[in-house]
Amino acid sequence: MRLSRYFLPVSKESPADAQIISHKLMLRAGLIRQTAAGIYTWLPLGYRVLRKIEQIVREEQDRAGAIELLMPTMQSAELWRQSGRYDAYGPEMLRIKDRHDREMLFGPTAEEVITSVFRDSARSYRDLPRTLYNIQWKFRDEVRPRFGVMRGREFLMKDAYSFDMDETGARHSYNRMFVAYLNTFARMGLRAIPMQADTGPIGGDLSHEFIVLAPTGESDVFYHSNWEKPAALTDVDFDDVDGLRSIVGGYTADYAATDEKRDEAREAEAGDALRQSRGVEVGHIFYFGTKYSSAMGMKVQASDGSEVIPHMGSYGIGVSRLVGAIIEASHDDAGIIWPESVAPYKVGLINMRADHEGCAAACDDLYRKLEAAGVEVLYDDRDERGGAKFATMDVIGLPWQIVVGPKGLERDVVELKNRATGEKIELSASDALAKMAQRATA
Ligand code: 5CA
Repeated sequence: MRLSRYFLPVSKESPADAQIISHKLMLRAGLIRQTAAGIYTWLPLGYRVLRKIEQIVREEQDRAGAIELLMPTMQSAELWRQSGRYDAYGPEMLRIKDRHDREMLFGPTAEEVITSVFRDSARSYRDLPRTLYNIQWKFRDEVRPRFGVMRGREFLMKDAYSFDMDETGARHSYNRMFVAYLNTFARMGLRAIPMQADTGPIGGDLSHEFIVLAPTGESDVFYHSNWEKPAALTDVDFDDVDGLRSIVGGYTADYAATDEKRDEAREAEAGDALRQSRGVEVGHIFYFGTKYSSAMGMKVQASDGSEVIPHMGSYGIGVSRLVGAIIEASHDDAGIIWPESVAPYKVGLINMRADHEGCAAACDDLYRKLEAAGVEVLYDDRDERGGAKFATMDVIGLPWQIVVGPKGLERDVVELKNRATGEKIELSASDALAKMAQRATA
């Protein structure tokens, strides 16, 4: 993409209404614009990041055996009356009437929809277990939407729902998602600690929140200092019940709990190793037994002919919130530093002198070759000062920058800068191309 033809409204000033760094940087780097309280337009650069994150989430859900579908944003009040949550949910639910005066709502979550869909077609044990998920916009009329996409009113969520014949099966489904979450967040370069958590309006008694530590986070959390960044587990057999149980056991052995689930005995045991921090909840998983399936009249036939009420769990990831969480975890004074896995473009190509024929020709040539090699490149071909171009590239945080100037060209070199380390090397344009092409396919 040529910057001269793109839509990238960056600004130098720090917006006055943004309190935390990720919100400031998302506005400055031209990723989002607010259109109403807690409701955002995703500008082209921000939308690319959102889609990258969504894709990682999708791949890890698929790997864990979950099946993607798409449920509507608008739901009928009737469904929520079946589960008994319509009146209980409170003012966070956006209630709407259609032209026939029928009560509708913008879905804050989708337990009712998925339970009714699955209930109406699952007949026997052969149809189970299944885990179904979608990545869809949700609406919660938060009292205090704030911190940009961190606590929005409209936000993108991955929500998955599992159906099993019994509790043992349901716990395995829970463990599958637990491990999928470890992998998902690790691929985004995040340390997300699974912590024992409260279940709130979703219900149930087994629940973990996945928390990214950040001083600006909204949750108070307590954990053992042993906690390190989980590595992505590349070779997991998601059907291995004992194997998954022991992975989850390993990751829950050290104490980690949110404010509502503090355990005095375990905190005393941790002693000096106990840490307190704030954190951002990027995912939340629940096992709630037959809460929805029994309320909504779901039954399937077991292999012995008896009728069984399926056990369920639900599993959320804040896809749009993750954009903010990643920036909280990865930035410096100059701007965002995207992990390569979610970066909107891999490399920024900077022409230092757009009015210089040799520079323009060398840049155009390198740009074409990068694109042909499948490297996502944002090419700053504008007629601007070099300093302004550097500042733009730094704030938008692409992992690599290639700088082409007249002096370097005389010696047949360009400069390659690593945004995260600041390290700069000189090399030929073709070596820079080869290096980027190699990273694009890695
Ligand atoms: N039905 C369950 C699991 S699918 C559920 O709704 N869980 S939840 O309430 O915990 O939401 C799932 C995730 O959505 C949260 O972990 C959080 O990352 C994200 N989320 C929740 N509320 C907001 C919000 N107002 N703005 C941005 N993200 C949010």
